[in-house]
Amino acid sequence: MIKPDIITAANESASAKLKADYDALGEHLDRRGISIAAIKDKVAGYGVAVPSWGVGTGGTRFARFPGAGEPRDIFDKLDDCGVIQQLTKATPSVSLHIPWDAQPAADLNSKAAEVALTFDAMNSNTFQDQPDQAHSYKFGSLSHTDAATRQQAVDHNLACIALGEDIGSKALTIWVGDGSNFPGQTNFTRQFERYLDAARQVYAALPGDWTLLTEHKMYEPAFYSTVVQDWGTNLLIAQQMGDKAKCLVDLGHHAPNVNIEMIVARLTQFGKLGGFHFNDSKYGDDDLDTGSIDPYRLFLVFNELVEAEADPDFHPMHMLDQSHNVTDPIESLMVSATEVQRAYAQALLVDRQALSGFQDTNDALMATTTLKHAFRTDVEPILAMARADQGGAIDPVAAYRSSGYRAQVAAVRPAVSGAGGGIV
Ligand SMILES: [Mn+2]
Repeated sequence: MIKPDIITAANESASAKLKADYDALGEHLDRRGISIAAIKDKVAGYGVAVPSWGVGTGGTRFARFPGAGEPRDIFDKLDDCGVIQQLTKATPSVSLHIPWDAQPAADLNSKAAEVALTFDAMNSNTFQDQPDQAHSYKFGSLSHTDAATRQQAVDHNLACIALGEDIGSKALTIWVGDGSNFPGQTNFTRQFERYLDAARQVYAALPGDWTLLTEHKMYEPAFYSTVVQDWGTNLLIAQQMGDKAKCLVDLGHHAPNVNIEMIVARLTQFGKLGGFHFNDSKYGDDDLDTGSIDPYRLFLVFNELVEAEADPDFHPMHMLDQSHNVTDPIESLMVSATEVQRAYAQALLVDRQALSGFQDTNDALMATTTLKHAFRTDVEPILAMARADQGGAIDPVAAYRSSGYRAQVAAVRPAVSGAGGGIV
């Protein structure tokens, strides 16, 4: 963790300027009938989970270029996640990936308490073979033609739930790579039936207060067909399973230019939006930093989420899911968490009454201008003040760089070339 006096020193030099910017924005928002304090409180109460695998350097199918001081295990990863939360106050929980992060629950709990974090959704892994595994997932997992392989995949998901119960998690996220590479290789219907049968066994073992999140993805690793390829299939799964089953939307798992914010609205309307994996994409499942390519789309997604906030039972789970190939993962995750908060704050500024009026009178120009007005507002002083109020850093990246944390951990964590972050 970073010494508190380093954060205090970094904030001291920036606090006068922040106060001036915050007061100016407060006056501006006041003229729009918006209380800056109310927006700041909502931002301060917002959290997005960090994926444990995100703090390791990612890679592509061509190569992985390790960074200095990469985490060796889940305990190092939790240290790094603790720093992200310490500086941003926007990432109070971590999402584990099993078996990568499998350790005794007592050890996970004590480390999480030490770095002031909790555990978000559990993620199962049936897209890779593990060294001691009886049956291969080369031709699929939950939808495999072989019953013993399907059972192995079911049992793994049950083990994820069991560990999750012991560490305070309340959700299991399932993403499978099952699909086919050639026309004719699989029977679409029978393969999906096998998937549903296996998923039902997992759903049956779900504790009463848990959510089952299924994640769709258009392609990769299968390149001709994928079993859970789109939100329609995902919705069918959630409907087939029951009330505790909901859909997870990963922003990178759609065809280019797909209207993701409308998918969000559709799933929300029928109570089946379960959660998000935030990232950004230019071409495919690029897993680029959230808000780095298309911040307006991120804002439009949050516009739908804020619209849905009126329902007190609406609590989708929010998580980052990125691969950091050329940056320090801690810096990328801090900036990305801030970008998610920024989109949330901007969406809170939308004049919903005016928007609704323009929609009802078919004033397309003023309706879209209403959204743009909120999006164009620079909410950085709100985000920074929310961090500072909670003891976080006004400028998280600057505070992190001045702390020397990466050099400190690099001194005790030997460089590794093979292991590390993956793309999920
Ligand atoms: Mn994902």
